[in-house]
Amino acid sequence: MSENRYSHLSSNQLIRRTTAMVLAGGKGTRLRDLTNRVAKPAISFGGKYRIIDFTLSNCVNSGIRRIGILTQYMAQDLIMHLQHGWQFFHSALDEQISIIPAQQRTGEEWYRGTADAVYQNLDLIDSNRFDRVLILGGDHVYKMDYSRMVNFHAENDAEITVACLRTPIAKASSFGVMGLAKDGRVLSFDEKPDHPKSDPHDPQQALVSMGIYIFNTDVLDCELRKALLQPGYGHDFGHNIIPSLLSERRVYGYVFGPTGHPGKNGYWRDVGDLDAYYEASMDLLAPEPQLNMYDKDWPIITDQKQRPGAKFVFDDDDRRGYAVDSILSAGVIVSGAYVHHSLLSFDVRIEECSEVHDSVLLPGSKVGKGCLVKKAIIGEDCIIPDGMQIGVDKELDAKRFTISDQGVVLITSEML
Ligand code: ADQ
Ligand code: ADP
Repeated sequence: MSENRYSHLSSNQLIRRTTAMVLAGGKGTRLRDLTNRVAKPAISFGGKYRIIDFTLSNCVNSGIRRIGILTQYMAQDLIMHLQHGWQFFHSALDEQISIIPAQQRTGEEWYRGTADAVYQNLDLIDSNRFDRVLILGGDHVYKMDYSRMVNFHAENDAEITVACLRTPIAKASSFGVMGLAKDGRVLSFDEKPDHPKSDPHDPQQALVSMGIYIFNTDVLDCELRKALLQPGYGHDFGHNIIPSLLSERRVYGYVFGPTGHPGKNGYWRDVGDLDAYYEASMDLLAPEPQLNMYDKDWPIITDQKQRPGAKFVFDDDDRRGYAVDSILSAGVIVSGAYVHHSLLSFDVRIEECSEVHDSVLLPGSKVGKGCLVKKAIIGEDCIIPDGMQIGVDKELDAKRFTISDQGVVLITSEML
């Protein structure tokens, strides 16, 4: 490690002088009908969590104690979740989680993009207390120790650090694609390019931005004011701010990977469309999932519902009343039905003589009697009527429900 102005600070001091801002206001249109009523970060995930719980748990587990959550689109459900599940910080310890809705603090405009959301709240960042700001998306599923990224940022005396990881080149055009020099400096950044550049070490892979940035507070303040006060300037970190600063500022790329395995990816998923959401849900059902939710050293925190344990009622005639290779949350009842390789959120009911395979059932949904459900996402509080078959006749499903590119059937209560 080279000597610099941060060398005398411990890892703990570095993280304590870091504040986080979580971007939680985007529309998330690629999740189709799932985001009709709730913002993407508030969508239920993994049976008992909401997507934003992963980012917030990472903050808490990494030692960050001052977090601002920037909300805008369809925020009510998200705000309720944050109020119920995330108000355990202690003001006596100077800890704080604040919900910061768009509120026209700098003029007539609502948040016009990610950079604008931060810009409109620059005056809330206490620059005497916080040397740097960690900017996070609210819609990713992963475990990441941000203190390691903060250490990397300080060791390199970076002004801006962007977290990145390798991804198959075929998927790279949905992300910011980066090129790094040997010393970690970011040489290029193309937001969602049609023809992504491959990683020099592997032509099948590209290095993509995770949408996670650390800025020194003074640099953030100066650059956002400069950029956003310019008429006609864009309002996004990925499209506008990051690419424009590569030659002017010390911008580094931090590659996210498991400890002791440089070059190997950590688990991180942008669950931005139905297929990615479905795949990440199915990933949890693996016998040894890459994302370990049972890790007591890195708990994923949420608003716990007070519900009884999952219950199975066995039907002697039908020999059914069980679930295999599945996750079932509190309050679930499987009554004389068979559940296979599926994820049942809290309060889900499956009635007699029904079968559920390879599906994700969101909170409060119910499958009536004698149904067959395959490869489906059943929305919150959605009630599947007795005898309905889903995921069997593709043409019929396409007429009444939403079908993803990979053939996952999405059903919400409005469609029935
Ligand atoms: P995207 O995820 O496509 O790409 P964007 O849609 O701007 O970027 O959303 C980023 C985050 O900001 C999301 O959590 C979203 O909810 C939030 N957000 C969007 N608009 C907002 C607004 N007006 N107010 C508040 N919050 C808002 C970004 C980067 C890519 C990178 C991917 C990784 O631009 O370079 O590869 O993230 O997923
Ligand atoms: P595991 O893979 O068993 O979760 P690790 O020791 O690899 O354990 O990582 C510990 C925690 O830090 C995990 O939650 C992991 O997701 C996260 N993590 C792994 N690699 C990095 C990294 N390069 N930077 C930050 N956090 C990381």
